[in-house]
Amino acid sequence: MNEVLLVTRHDGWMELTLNRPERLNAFNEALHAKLAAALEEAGHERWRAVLLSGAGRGFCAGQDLGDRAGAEGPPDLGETLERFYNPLVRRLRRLQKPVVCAVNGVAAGAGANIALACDIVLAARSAKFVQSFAKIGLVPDAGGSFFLPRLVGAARARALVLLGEPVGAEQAEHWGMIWKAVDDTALMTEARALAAHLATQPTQGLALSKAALNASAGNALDEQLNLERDLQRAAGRTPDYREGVAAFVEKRAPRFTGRPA
Ligand code: LHQ
Repeated sequence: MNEVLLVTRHDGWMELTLNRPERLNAFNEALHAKLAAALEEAGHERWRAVLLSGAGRGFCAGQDLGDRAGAEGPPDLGETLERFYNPLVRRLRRLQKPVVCAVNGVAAGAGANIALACDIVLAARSAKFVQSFAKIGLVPDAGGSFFLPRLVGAARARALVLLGEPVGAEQAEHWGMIWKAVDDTALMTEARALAAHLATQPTQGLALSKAALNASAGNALDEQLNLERDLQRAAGRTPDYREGVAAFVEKRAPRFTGRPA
């Protein structure tokens, strides 16, 4: 049987490829389990960045809608979220290193929202994002009702959620839903270069920056100022801060290790 998740270990960073191309990389339990295990491994100090992408012509079509064929009675979709999607979104957000997402093709339903949960999202110009839940009587999940309005604003989020209309990569960039639309043929080269670059950067500082941005959505200014104080205190104690300042003063390129204080 084909591996449902391809894991490629590069120099300091991991590349994770959803690999059910015949189902546009829709999630089943096996894929959830493999991705959870890979993200667990990605938490290890030796990995300093992660790249998530999909095999074939799609990024991810969300939940595999054929997965429960033949099951009796109405499903408990809340339990599916509790067991699989919510832990996945939390893992991506809490991972103490940057997660780059290369959206190589259509990202639908939970697949779209998992992309939005990543830190830096690149998308092939031909890719599109669809909040397809409305088409099958569901509500946006995998954090979509949290991320989408914060990224694109309330008016666009409401229309996208209620209509389920696709948004192309360029529009998504224009709206601030993603970082960048990239030519299809350049996507993976650019995404890999970005992940490789991030893996040479001050990992602890990036992790603390990610924590600050994660908290910002729910904090008032005073709370956020206090948090910045605490995180900066921690960042100022890391070897990479010392190295960054030394390299600046000595007018040379820094050699960051990513090690904790
Ligand atoms: C699929 C799927 C798919 C299985 C394409 N499943 N096979 C969370 C918790 C619990 C439960 C419920 O949900 C959730 C969150 C969710 O994610 S709900 C939303 C689930 N996703 C969708 O509703 C999207 C369904 N897919 C589509 O609307 C289209 O396939 C899109 C717009 C993504 C792509 O359209 P096309 O480019 O025209 O491709 P296609 O429809 O021809 O799909 C290609 C193949 O992939 C096809 O199989 P076949 O054997 O006919 O070639 C599809 O059946 C299969 N596929 N999505 N989610």
